[in-house]
Amino acid sequence: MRYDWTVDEIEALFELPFNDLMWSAQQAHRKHFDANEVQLSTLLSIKTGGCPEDCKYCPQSSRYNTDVESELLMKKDDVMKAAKIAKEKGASRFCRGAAWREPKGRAFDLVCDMIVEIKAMDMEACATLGMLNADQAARLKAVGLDYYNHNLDTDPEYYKQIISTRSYDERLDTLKHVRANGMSVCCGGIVGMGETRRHRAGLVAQLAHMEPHPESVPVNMLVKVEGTPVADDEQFAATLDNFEFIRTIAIARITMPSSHVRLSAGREVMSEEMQSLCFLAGANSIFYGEKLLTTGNQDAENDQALFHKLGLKPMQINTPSSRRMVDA
Ligand code: SAM
Ligand code: DTB
Ligand code: SF4
Repeated sequence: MRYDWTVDEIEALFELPFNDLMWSAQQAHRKHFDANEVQLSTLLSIKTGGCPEDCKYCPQSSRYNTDVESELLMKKDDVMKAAKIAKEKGASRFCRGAAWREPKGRAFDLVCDMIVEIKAMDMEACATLGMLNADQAARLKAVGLDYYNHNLDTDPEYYKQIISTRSYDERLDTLKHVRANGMSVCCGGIVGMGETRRHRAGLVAQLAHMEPHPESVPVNMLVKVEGTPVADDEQFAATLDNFEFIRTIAIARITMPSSHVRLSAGREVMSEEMQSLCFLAGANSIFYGEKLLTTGNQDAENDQALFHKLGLKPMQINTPSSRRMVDA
């Protein structure tokens, strides 16, 4: 396994003829996974809106005028109902998101209580609650959290144009605490925010330098939400070509071959053919269910129909392919 990919090397992968890139990605995929299995994670926003951070893509920041209203933390019973529905529909992992800079006080206790109950349902538990310190990471591990999602979002250089209220290093610190406490890392980013190809290569390099690689790598296509700067300002306006998105997936697969690469936000508006090319490029995980956090996603029925057409199967938990393959 390599952890020393340079940005130049990754940029060179972006330059490959499309068919050659896809072939390399498929070889990497088949070496580590059953290429016809896709892991299904269902998201639930348990604390929506009113976030003090200034992430310029995010409809939940209180700094931007979007349709998202600030809500209180959801009640445990309602969260458990949603987890039960997700399991019945076939999701193997339930991920709760909170629009926080970091978890605090009683709200964090309540989130920990929820994790204990989700684990009792025999599902993998994931959470994305913002920055964590070492004690918080230890506590999440102790209550049984399997995965923690915290994204690097973009290249370290471009990052300054997107977020000012927390640094790249603070993100890396949170990821260190997650790893040090024995949880699996879910870490990826967003493409389509007006960044260059070099920046996309830089983001993949940052992810691929983590040793071990994140177990799960969400590749989000920006969802342009009216009122957010990346949707509204000319400076971020360039729309990403679909092939560039597929290339990014393929390159995540090649550089982090034993990770689950997730075709994440942006799927709602992708055609079946576009999604199929992402699966061919090595994506083997999706967000499953009609909503992401505040924006829409494909309906479960559409996904089931597409899986049927393509002969894809949902990945089950506690099988060799659902766990990280031993580093080769
Ligand atoms: N507040 C926590 C944090 O920022 O870590 C957790 C929730 S936050 C919404 C999780 C991730 O969602 C962000 O890091 C970002 O990658 C993704 N995200 C948010 N808004 C998005 C958008 N409009 N399009 C694509 N991805 C988005
Ligand atoms: C991730 O990488 N993408 C998800 C999850 N991790 C938490 C969130 C996508 C959010 C898209 C915008 C929204 O629905 O608010
Ligand atoms: Fe807040 Fe997370 Fe949105 Fe940033 S991405 S504004 S931290 S909810």
